[in-house]
Amino acid sequence: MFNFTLQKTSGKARAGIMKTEHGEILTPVFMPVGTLGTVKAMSPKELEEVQAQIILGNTYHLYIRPGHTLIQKAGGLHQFISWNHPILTDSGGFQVMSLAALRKISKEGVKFQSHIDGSPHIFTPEKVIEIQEALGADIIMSFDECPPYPSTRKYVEKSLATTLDWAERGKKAFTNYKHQALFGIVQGGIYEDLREKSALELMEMDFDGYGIGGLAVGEEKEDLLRITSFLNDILPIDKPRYLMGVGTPSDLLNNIDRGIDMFDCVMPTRNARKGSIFTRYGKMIIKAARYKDDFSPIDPLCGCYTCTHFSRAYIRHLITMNEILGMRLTTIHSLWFYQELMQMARKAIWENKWNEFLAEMLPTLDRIVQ
Ligand code: PRF
Ligand code: ZN
Repeated sequence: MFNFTLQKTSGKARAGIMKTEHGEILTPVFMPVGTLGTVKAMSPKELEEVQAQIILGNTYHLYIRPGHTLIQKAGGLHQFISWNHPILTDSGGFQVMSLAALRKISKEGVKFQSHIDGSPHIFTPEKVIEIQEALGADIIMSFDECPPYPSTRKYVEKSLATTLDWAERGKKAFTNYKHQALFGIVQGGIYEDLREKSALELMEMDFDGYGIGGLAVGEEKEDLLRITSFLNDILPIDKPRYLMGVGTPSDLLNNIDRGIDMFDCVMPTRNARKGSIFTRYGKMIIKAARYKDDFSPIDPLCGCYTCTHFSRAYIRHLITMNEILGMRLTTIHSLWFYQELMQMARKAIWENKWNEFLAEMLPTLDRIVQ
């Protein structure tokens, strides 16, 4: 069922189309994060309105609560959350390490205690595939270990051996390939030779796509870009590449420029709820005093529901008062902006104007709007 077609390139940037059982996805794509089966503050209808093509769920969280068997009983994750478009679930490899208590990694898997009630659990690569098959997302991820940063080369080497073994075991355990796609996850820290080994061994196993994990975990931005540049020349051109947990608008463009097709990040949603809003002019801190009587929209050129109906002054008031509507309106704008940025990127690639587009967009994105 799943397939990816690379349609156009411009420089190293790629535009393609991914086909899943719940519809097509144009790449490059940004996936809003819906950890617990909800993109915080957004209804599925609003997600459609901001033109989200695919959302992300987290195996670890959904397994802990409400449980994958309950979601399966409900008819699967799409049905349970009433989102009839593509979903990707992350494997929990990252979340179990950052959230769970008393986790213990062995070759077999990860033993941990729930961050909610302390109950003991074990994630093995096979178990994580079983959970993701029960959830029923269109794209599922291999179980991996994301080494903390910094880690010694020796640690990363050992961790990578485990991750590669887990990828192979997960691939063997995967039975629902008629309905779901399975991606491998490249690890190897900031070491090019380990990244190469990781990519080549995963490619040997022939996954439907390749996640790039273990980046944006505290390393320098140059290291991240060096690794994505490096992998661009190794990963197969006819499979999607997904840079996990990245990033700001400029991070997205800089990595599209290095051949990345897919992204996810909590930044547009989490930051929006705190009043930090992404725009084409840079980041707008809506609580700033100067917006107190500013009756213009967040972005006069933006077509989102927020910008076509509400002023900065009103949104500032709502966010300052901790009102739910404030968080909903800022989230709507920031997700719209991320989706529009990806749409502009795809258009620039289709028209073979990627370098001009990049040069035009990059100078403002990292500013703070004054
Ligand atoms: N592995 C998995 N999910 C992830 C990561 C990873 O390394 C990251 C790292 N940026 C984000 N999400 N499975
Ligand atoms: Zn807007």
